[in-house]
Amino acid sequence: MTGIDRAMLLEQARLDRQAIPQFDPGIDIDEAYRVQTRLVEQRLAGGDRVIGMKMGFTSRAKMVQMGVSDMIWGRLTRDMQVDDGDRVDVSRFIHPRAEPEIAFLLRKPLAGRVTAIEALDAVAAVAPAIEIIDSRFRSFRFSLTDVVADNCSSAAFVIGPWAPPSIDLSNLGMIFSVDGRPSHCASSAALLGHPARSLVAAARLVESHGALGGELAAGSVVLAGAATAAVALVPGQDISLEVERLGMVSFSVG
Ligand code: OOG
Ligand code: MG
Repeated sequence: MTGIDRAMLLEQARLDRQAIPQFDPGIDIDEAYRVQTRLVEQRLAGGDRVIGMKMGFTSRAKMVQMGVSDMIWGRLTRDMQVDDGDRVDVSRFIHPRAEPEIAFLLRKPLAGRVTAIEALDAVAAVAPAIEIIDSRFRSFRFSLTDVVADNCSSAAFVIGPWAPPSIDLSNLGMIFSVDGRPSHCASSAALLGHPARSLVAAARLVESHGALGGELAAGSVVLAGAATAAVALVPGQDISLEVERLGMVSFSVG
C-alpha cells in the first residue's frame, strides 16, 4: 500500500466515522510522517489551515495507557478548534476520548535546538487545554507508525483563557473532571518534568522533519501532551480541566 493510499484510507475513515484495521507493518517513522503530511494536505485542500502542533506521549500516564513509548507530534488545524464552553457533538467522531493538556501560544518563531529558557522566551501566553483524540484505528489499537500517520489520533481541541507566560509552569496541579467530579489529577511536571520540555522537543522535531516550513511560526499553538490517561466521551457529560494558576477550560458532550 502506498503512502497516498494510507492517507486516503485514514481521511475516509474520519469522514465515514468508521474505524479501520491497523496497517501492515513495513513503513518506517519518516514514511509515517509523510503519510501524515498527505493526510492533512487533503484537509488543507478543502480550505482548512494548520495553526500549530500537538505533542503526544510526553507523560508516563499516556505511554502506559497506549503501550507506546516514543514521543510523537501531529498538526492542529483551525477546523479542529472548539470554543471554550461549547457543546461538542460527538456523533462527528468514532470513539472520542478527552485528555488534559497545557497550550502554548508563540510570539516569535522557534526551531531547532533550543534551551527551555529560549523556548519559554518565545511564548506569548499559556493556557489550560483539552484535546479530543479519536483514533481512526479500531479499538484505539495502533503501532507507532500507525498513530503518526493518523495525525496522532487528534480530532479537536479546546483552549481556555490565555495567561501570562511569566507563570511558573513547573509544578501546577491539574484536575480533570467529568460532571464536576475529579476523574484524573496530575501535576504539570508529568509532562517530561516541565511542560517547556515538550516545547523544546516540538521545536527540534519540526526542524528535523522539515515540517510546518521547518519552524513553529509566531502565532502558532503548541499542545504539550496529556498529563493523564484519556477519558472516553459519552453524550451528556461535562468535561473540564482546572490548572492551578491558569484557570479552567471546559466543554459539554452532545
Ligand atoms: C495518541 C495521541 C497521544 C497525547 O497527548 O499523549 C496524545 C493516542 O493516545 O491515541 O495526544
Ligand atoms: Mg494529546
